[in-house]
Amino acid sequence: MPAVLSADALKRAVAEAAIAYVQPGEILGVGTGSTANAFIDALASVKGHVKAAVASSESTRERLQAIGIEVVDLNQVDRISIYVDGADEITPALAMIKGGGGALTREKIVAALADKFICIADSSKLVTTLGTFPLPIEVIPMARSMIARELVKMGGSPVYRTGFVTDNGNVILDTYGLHISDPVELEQRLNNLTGVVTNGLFAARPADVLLLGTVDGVQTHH
Ligand code: ABF
Repeated sequence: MPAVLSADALKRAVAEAAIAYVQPGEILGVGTGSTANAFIDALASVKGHVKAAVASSESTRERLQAIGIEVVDLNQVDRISIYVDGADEITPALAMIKGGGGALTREKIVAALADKFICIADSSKLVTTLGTFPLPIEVIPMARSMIARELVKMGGSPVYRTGFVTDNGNVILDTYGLHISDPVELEQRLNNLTGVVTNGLFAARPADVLLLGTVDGVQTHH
């Protein structure tokens, strides 16, 4: 009978598996969330090989600096070897919903500059179709109600994430009920709404590798 592993143990397992993708002397991107935090913990053992890192949030910046890794501004680099981050949901085609932690804009920017996106996740994150997890959409504050009305027309039920301001000074609409049969198309359609800064669909640029923590070990999906 397979051992019962806690979600934390699965996160640690995928975080440690991601260390194999760290290339010595390269700049890497590091995401946000509890799984990304497990990766930062694992990075401590190889920090001498890491040239520098780009962080997708202020909290990740602080954690990286606390273990002695230099954090550089994205404007100082023209390429990142790998970007390691978690997800809220991911499909077998490696399209994701991200942004539950509110860092989606910076995550998408750092991911765009990375040669390879390594998603680390426990098995609860793997889904056939995206959308059970509400889709986070970061919007310019003055456009919040206007965009919420547009989302309702699209069949969604947006919920204003009260008491939360993103690292970029914007607000988030967590949108339930969207039917995400074509994530690439929906990602583009949402990007076209004036006032939307970023939506949490990472489908046009999906992950390149998924390291999935299961009770039977870490599975690698390409
Ligand atoms: C980041 O952290 C986000 O895009 C996502 O919302 C969240 C996942 O957090 P956790 O690893 O704690 O489940 O990856």
